[in-house]
Amino acid sequence: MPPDSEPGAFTPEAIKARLTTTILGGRVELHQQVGSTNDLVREAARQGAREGLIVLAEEQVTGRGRLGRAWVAPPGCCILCSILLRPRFSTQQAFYLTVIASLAIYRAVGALLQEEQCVHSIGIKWPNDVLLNGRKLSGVLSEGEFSSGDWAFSVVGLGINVNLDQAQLGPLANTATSVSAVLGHPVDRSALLARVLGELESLYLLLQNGQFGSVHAAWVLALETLGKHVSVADVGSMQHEARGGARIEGRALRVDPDGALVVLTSAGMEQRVLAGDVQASGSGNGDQH
Ligand code: BT5
Repeated sequence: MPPDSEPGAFTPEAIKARLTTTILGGRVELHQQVGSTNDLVREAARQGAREGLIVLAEEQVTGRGRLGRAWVAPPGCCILCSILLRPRFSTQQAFYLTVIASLAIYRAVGALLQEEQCVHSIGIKWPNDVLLNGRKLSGVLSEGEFSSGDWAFSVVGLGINVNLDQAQLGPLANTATSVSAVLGHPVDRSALLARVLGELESLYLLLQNGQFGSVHAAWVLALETLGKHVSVADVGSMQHEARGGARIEGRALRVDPDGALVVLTSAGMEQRVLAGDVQASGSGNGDQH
């Protein structure tokens, strides 16, 4: 095997052979090129596809982030994955789907690095980015469809940078990283994905059983944002558009059960942010990720 090739096949068969799940991965599709894997899963869900459908792509031409932003990944080396879920819990708790996806990636990648005794720091930046050595390793985009105020279904999309050099990240090289860049060698994407899905299913079952408190507690432990001085672009606020982006600065105190980040400002006020982008104060270059 050449030193830089992936140690294992990335195929639906190889993934299924490694899965330990009972719900996720009943059907696994891998496409060479798609617009966005989230769109394929949404279409399949509308046609009645079963919970647990996994759609993967080697390349996305219109990969999406939150708020209309782009997710960019070179072909053939990352995990670009969307999962169909049909939650039973209240739509008010929808944000927990993003939480468990980030936690699953955090746990799976953390375990892999630990097994290889790789010195690293890994954490979740509120709300959903997994950071490895301070750089973005993955992003999560959950999109729900609702009918009469209840779930029709949810699509949870994961983008994980796996086997690519820092240089292949192009303009993102200063803010992003990959598993192989940190480990120093490529990894088996099928094995990593199976691990992520195993963690995700355990966490999802907790949510389906109403155990939001234990998922919240695990999220809090993984959040590297808490305790830090932060500047948050509050994209959920009414003032955001009007003032060209409201910014809240202060110390990140806690996350409330509804997912809001609570920031203690220098004026001594607690401000809640439900959706936004965090920047550690002082880094000051306007990067939002
Ligand atoms: C996210 O959005 O981080 C969610 C990304 C979800 C991607 C998956 S891939 C499978 C599924 N199908 C899709 O179409 N999407 C999902 P957000 O927090 O808005 O972050 C987006 C920002 O991250 C961009 O504006 C860039 O600055 C940065 N970014 C883009 N590609 C990146 C990459 N490969 N690695 C690190 N950062 C990236």
